[in-house]
Amino acid sequence: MDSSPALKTTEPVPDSMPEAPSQSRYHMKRCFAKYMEKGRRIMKLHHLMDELESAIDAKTERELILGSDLGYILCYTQEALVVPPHMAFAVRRSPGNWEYVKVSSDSLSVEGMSAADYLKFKEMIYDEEWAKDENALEVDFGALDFSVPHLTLSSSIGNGVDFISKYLSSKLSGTPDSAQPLVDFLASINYQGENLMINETLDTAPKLQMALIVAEASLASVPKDTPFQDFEMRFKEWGLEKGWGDTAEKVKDTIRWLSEVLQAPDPTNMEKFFSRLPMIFNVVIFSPHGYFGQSDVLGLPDTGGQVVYILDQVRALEEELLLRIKEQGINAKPQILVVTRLIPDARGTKCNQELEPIIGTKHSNILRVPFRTEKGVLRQWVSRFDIYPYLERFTQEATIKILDQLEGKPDLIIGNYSDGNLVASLMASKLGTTQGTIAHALEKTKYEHSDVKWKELDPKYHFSCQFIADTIAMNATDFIITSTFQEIAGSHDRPGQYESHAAFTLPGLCRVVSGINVFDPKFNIAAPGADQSVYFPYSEKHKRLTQLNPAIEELLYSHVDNDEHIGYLADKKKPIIFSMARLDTVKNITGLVEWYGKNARLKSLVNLVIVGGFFDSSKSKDREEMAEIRKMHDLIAKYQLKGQIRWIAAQTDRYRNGELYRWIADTRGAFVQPALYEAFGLTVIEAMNCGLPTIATNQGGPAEIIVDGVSGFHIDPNHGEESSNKIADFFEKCKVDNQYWNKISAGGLKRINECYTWKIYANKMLNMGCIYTFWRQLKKEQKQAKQRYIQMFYSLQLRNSMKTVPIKTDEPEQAAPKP
Ligand code: UDP
Ligand code: LCN
Repeated sequence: MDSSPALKTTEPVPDSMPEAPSQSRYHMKRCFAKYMEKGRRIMKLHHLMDELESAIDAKTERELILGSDLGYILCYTQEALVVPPHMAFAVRRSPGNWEYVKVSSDSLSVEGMSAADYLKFKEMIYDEEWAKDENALEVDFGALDFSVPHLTLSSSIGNGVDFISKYLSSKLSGTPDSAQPLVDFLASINYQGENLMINETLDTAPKLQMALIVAEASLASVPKDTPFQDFEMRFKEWGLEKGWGDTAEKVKDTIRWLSEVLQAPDPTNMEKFFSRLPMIFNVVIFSPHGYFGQSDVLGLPDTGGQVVYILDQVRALEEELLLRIKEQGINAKPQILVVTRLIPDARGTKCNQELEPIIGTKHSNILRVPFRTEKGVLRQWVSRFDIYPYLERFTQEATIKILDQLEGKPDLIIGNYSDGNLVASLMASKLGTTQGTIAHALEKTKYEHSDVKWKELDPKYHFSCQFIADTIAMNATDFIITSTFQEIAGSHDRPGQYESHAAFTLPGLCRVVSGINVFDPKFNIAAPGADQSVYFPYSEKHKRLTQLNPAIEELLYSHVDNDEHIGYLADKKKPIIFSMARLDTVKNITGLVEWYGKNARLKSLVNLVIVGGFFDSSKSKDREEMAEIRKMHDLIAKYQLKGQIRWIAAQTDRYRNGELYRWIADTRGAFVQPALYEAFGLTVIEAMNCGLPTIATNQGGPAEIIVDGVSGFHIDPNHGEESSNKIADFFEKCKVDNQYWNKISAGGLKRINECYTWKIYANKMLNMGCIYTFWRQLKKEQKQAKQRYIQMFYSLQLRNSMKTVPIKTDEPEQAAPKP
């Protein structure tokens, strides 16, 4: 049954329904009666379709219904609410576009509803009293966005910088006065109090234009390599300061781009000009939770890709900053500070050290600030879900240390994950600094109905804090960086992580009728890369770390069980399928082991190697990890996998991991990422960078990273048999066609080099920093109004929720389990 026919109309759903009741009325009524049967509840599309099928036997009749206008509603429904005698439907025709309708099961009449009414309807299922409370707290961030322009095309979501450049072009054109905000903005640019670009004499667009004409003419016959210092004095007399470029050639480019913008603004010159502006020198990056360190931390609870991402990001950003500052002709030292939590009980890591230089950088450091309670410094690790009560004090103390370390304010503050984004919002609002946020993974979509069920989940997850903190940060920030489109607005049939915050409700706490709009131009996609000095292709033989060969040979093929590995591979000639992840349920490593165990064809073709967790569940502090460890042991026993599986404990040495991916490639194997949901998936791009064919989940980021059948393959984690057969098909095809493996390997590498490198990322991020600093200046009044609203929401709501999270008391330190 095709469940997604094209809509007949582009009108809003309720307006297009007048004739609906007349079509297939009898069958439709039967179908609605079936939906009503079990009383109040939430239904998903597949439930609607299953029950439609059981209510109406004949296929032709079902098709008739689905072809009717009411049928269209069913087909585009993300969620339906049954509150007899009505049903409410949340209809999503395309990414980001939602409509809500209410249908009477008796008369089949269709009525449009607001998001607020839809949420009230939903609350009726969980908390009727709250739903009926006329004065229940409603939060409406959209009400403050009236003067912000929004994108309209789903396909443009995530291209905020492009949109803003275009918008600015139209706003700055017209009369000379239209460009005045740009002139004022340029006049405010300085480094440590010293004017850059222009000084106060060029205070209008015509004066600036004239100075540019004179300056450009003066450079006409100057050799292109002439240093700026040679004509600096003349420039100063015309009102032009340092920052235009280090050589005559660079200066001429910058002048030309601005002259074009002042003459007739266009987005291309606007973007080029902004990318040249000397505005960012000091950057603060918050990542409070987890163990944030440079070695021996991966595999510890809550400590995964985010740490890898940030360290690589810092190296790429510093490199790009140094290059830009040099090309701007300025003598400045950029500083990047990663600010995290200092953990006295550091389990052998450096997380108890206050300041640690970041390896591979010249001026970047990790600054660690402890969590403090009334009893003093908290010594132990705290789960990311329980972290909220410490954050406000942490922000205050971190701010003092940061200002001290940087000897001034940062130019850009970046948050990571819910805790870091909240801290970044608090500090950016206090200092008036431009802010960016990165979620890595928003928790809300990972747990079904986690908003309405918050009371049930709160003791374990404290979503009453997390979802509010996320919504506050999304609204407070100037720009949001995501790794993929799907993170913002999902796909054709699945809403995005941010999109799920558009309207949601926490019955008893607040009803967020407008949380975030995915058409907001603050969203930008900038995908991370993998460090290419660590993850390089298996075929680059001269670069291979051959000194690691004995260690890797032992790791993969020895026949002993010890603390680092268990199981063995009896047939060394078989290719290996490899997976590496933290042993979280969502990573579904046990799912992969089970698929492998059940699929005789796959077992006959390949061996299985898993890296993750450790073997003694009693040593884990993480509930999910303990369960996964036990499950791994059970599956290995159940499917008698000894001889075909090697389970290696979590690995912390990325150089050795890089070589491990390449060793797997040498066996003509593949990397398999079977997650039930993966926000982005750094292991996927690490494997692809090594030229290892990659077969990864179609749920989340990997669906976008890999083009199925070209640069790897997608598998559906919800259909294990189909997935394991797809993996087996790949290896069978490789046996028949000895070029097939090479083709997929090369396809993966091509995709990486075109779209997933840190160089591309760093460039995009610094451009965002510049353009959104101007944007926030332009929208100052509106920004301030929103800030006041956010502050009120924070003080009255989030602070109360934070008080419900128990404060930890230090336990005596235990022997650290081996990561
Ligand atoms: N990783 C590791 N050792 C392990 C498991 C993972 O070094 O035992 C690294 C892996 O190479 C990758 C990161 O941790 O760089 C995991 O990032 P990913 O985005 O795949 O998942 P996350 O853990 O962030 O959910
Ligand atoms: C968190 C995740 O869950 C992963 O999917 C990402 O790759 C990682 O952060 C880095 O952004």
